[in-house]
Amino acid sequence: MPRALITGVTGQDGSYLAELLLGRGYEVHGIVRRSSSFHTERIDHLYTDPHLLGDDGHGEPGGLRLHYGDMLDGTALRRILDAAQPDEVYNLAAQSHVRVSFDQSEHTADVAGLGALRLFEAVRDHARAAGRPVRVYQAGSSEMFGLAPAPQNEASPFLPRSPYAVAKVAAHHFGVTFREAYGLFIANGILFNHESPRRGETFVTLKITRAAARIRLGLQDRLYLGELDARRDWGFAGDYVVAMWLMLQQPVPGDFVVATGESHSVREFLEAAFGRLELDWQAHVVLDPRYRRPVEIPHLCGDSTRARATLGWTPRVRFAELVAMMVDHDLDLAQRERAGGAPPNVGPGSRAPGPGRA
Ligand code: G4F
Repeated sequence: MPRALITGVTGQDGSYLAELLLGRGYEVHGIVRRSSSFHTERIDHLYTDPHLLGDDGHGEPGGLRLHYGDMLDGTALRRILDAAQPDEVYNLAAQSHVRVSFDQSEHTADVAGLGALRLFEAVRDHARAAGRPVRVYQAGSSEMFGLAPAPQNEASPFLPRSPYAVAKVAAHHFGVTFREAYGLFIANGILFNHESPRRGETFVTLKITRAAARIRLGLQDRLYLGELDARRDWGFAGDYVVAMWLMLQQPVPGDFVVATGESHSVREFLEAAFGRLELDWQAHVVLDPRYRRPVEIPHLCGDSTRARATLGWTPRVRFAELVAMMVDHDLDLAQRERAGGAPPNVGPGSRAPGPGRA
């Protein structure tokens, strides 16, 4: 039975990837940061209580197993590698909010940049001690391209414009360096924006779909946003984790752009989401400079020719279907909220401007 270790397993991508790997017969190990409140709602449906696994808490191989750890703690990463003995490691953990990275630049660089280095060093030592290869997926980002003209592919220059993007560029180069210096199998995915109903609530797509649904049902009236003219290449996260897995099944490691090749502005996303609910977004959206970044990336649109040709990967969900999936999900949530069920955690931006600046 193959074993995989996922950093960032509680996030959107981690949950879809864990589902994919469990479905393919993997034993999946995930790293969870210690917190006084639970934040495992995206993977709760996949997790088996260790008390049900047998006397030693391990029982039969398989299933999803969680370990406390942190990308800031190299010692813990090494212990987790020893415990999990993974064949494949997927590094998805990061402080991934671009706007927040301007407020928490050192923390973002530590987690997303140095964190990757800590993991690569730990894998290097673990693979040598265990005497077997370990394949690593490093989650890069289209943010690394920054001001490089669209469409961006693997040959485009990295011109990052945020502390987050700079950290991701460093992690990318650490990966390439460790690949060349030590012969480690490290594949760099350069993923363009990928969304789903499981998206974090402070990213613009879910912020819009959640607000549109609540406005439709009279639960709120305004939505505060920043830059509306920025264009992004939005795909479906469930499709993108397939590309991650395929990268680790190749005979040699490489770097791959993963994208739909179609870009839309935030304004177009608003039109599509509010339009699905027969709402006029202009009657509800208020521009708020708090949600702008100090510098913006005007246009990201990916050319994923290499991934399509080498991995045989193709995105299945296109823009209109993605928007519909997210709006319909959030309408269902809002209906339950109005009926008196547990309200969704409405994020900053659905309320009047407060300290939240995401
Ligand atoms: O949804 P966003 O915050 O995503 P962004 O910055 O493109 O980054 C996401 O995708 C990257 C892949 O390319 C990942 F690496 C990264 O971790 C993250 O997942 O913002 C999208 C656009 C931006 O141009 C932003 O300025 O929407 C604009 N925007 C306008 N108003 C807003 C808002 N973004 C957010 N988060 N909140 C707003 O109120």
